[in-house]
Amino acid sequence: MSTRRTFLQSSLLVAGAAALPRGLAQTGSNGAKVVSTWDFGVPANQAAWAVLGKGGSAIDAVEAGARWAETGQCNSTVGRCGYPDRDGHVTLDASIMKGDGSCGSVAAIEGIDHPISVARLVMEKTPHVMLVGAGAQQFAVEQGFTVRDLRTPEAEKAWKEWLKTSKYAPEINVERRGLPGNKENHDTIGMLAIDASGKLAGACTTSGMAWKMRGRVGDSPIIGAGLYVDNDVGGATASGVGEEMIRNAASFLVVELMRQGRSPAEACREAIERVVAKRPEASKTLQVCFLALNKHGEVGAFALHKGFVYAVCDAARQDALLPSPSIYSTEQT
Ligand code: SD4
Repeated sequence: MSTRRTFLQSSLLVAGAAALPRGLAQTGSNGAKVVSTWDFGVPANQAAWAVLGKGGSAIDAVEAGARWAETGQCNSTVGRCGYPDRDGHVTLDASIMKGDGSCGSVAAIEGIDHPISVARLVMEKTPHVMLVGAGAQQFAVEQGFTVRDLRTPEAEKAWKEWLKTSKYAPEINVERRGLPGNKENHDTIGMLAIDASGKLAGACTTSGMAWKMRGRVGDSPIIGAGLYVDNDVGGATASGVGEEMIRNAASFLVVELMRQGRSPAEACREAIERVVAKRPEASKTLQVCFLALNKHGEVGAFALHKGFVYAVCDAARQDALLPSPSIYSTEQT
């Protein structure tokens, strides 16, 4: 089982880097590149690179990378090991988008290992963009997915522990000291890729905020909030407390700022400043992180609080992990 700590140790963390310089951003021999949120983005990128590096499409790559995050590892905020809502149900959110505007998503889906693949099928096989809850699960079953209980013994234990206080207070990228497994509570994967033909795609998959209300949907499955991609500009994705991303149509905002000429790092920073301006007090106590990739292969990130890291993978290097700059330097650990 992989943990955040393991990835931090096994990957080179480039101190103080805000964005890859243009030269490094373009070293991939075929121009292909994939970037992901958090340290487990390193192996997720490698799963995507298995597709991209062979000349595969960005959309196939991000699906492969997100699928790895959903079942190839175990953390409390993605896929099969996700922590449940306050009533004990593990509910998953996922979205996928191509740079031509095609997109699909599922929200609050239960019992399905790979919500990202269901999201892709929503995009490819239905006239809709988003399916939720029981309808999303029904569609998945019709497409051949198996329903199973996703709640792990560890998640069950953590939930029972949480029930003792039943206090909903999301922490800032924080090791969950005192809870079994000592896990982070922000490990949503947002992934963006550009392929050798210059086409972009993105994917985002999560179990959402632990102990959320039943029926709560975060930003990750909402196109424009947790994910947005446009071949003419670039893509953006988000992690952290999704209500802030939804309030600010944040991933769309980042892409629109890049369209106006901002670099990915500048666009992410400006979007974070918008989050702070809207809710200055709340922003001191919650985490919001943006990651962006433009059509030239330049990468940037910005977070509200220290602690956000992102992974970058191209032909030159498949294991880069970089710390994001942040507005606040405090880290609640
Ligand atoms: C959500 N944005 O459901 C997700 C949670 C997250 O790292 O990113 N956690 O609000």
